[in-house]
Amino acid sequence: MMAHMLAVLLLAVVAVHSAPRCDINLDADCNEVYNISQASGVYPIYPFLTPVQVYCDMNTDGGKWTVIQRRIDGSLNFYRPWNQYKVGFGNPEGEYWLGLENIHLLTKRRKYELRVDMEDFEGNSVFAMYSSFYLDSEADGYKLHVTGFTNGGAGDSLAYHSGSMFSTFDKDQDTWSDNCAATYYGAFWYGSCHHANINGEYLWGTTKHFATSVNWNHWKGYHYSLKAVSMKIRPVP
Ligand SMILES: [Ca+2]
Repeated sequence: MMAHMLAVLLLAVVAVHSAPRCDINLDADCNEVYNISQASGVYPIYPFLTPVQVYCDMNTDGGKWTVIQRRIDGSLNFYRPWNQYKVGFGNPEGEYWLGLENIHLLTKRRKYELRVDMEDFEGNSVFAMYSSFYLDSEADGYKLHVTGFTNGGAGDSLAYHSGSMFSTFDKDQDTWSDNCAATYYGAFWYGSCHHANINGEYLWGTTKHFATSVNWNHWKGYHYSLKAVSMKIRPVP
């Protein structure tokens, strides 16, 4: 009996001492998931200690992309308050936002590139690439830093937003006297106000509404709501 208890105790001690080793196997992002699986799909990643489900794009331009924002069919409402943009919302199988805190935690640890893929309703696909992408902390408004543009046909609608803090309708951190998020039905790194509004209202192509929908101005202008758009990041060596 005594020997049995001792064995249980020893096992418990061994288990406790082994636990930290598991951390080595936790995938920080889809770049690390790729070492285990090369199939696009939903996987848990660890921006910090808590697992978060994300869509990994393992096909586009070599794969290994962690998708941080995704619109594909307008099924999800993106007009949401600050606390939801902070922690994330939606379903990684479909439309979702990874969350400003998760994006900040990922991009403060390693150097990332950003790719924005988009589609219109006429069957065209384009993208914009940026060689450097990171967000400051919440205390600094999750300020966007994006540089090193490469044109994949979309044009550069993010340069204008670099250096801006993130704003939602209930947290105005833009540089306009009015509220960009409330006026243009979105949530973004608004200045005064935007060249891109990809968290705006999903309106199925050409629309009379000015600048309120899923816009990427340098490609389709302020009167066109994109069919699909996704922001994805990948560490650079
Ligand atoms: Ca304002």
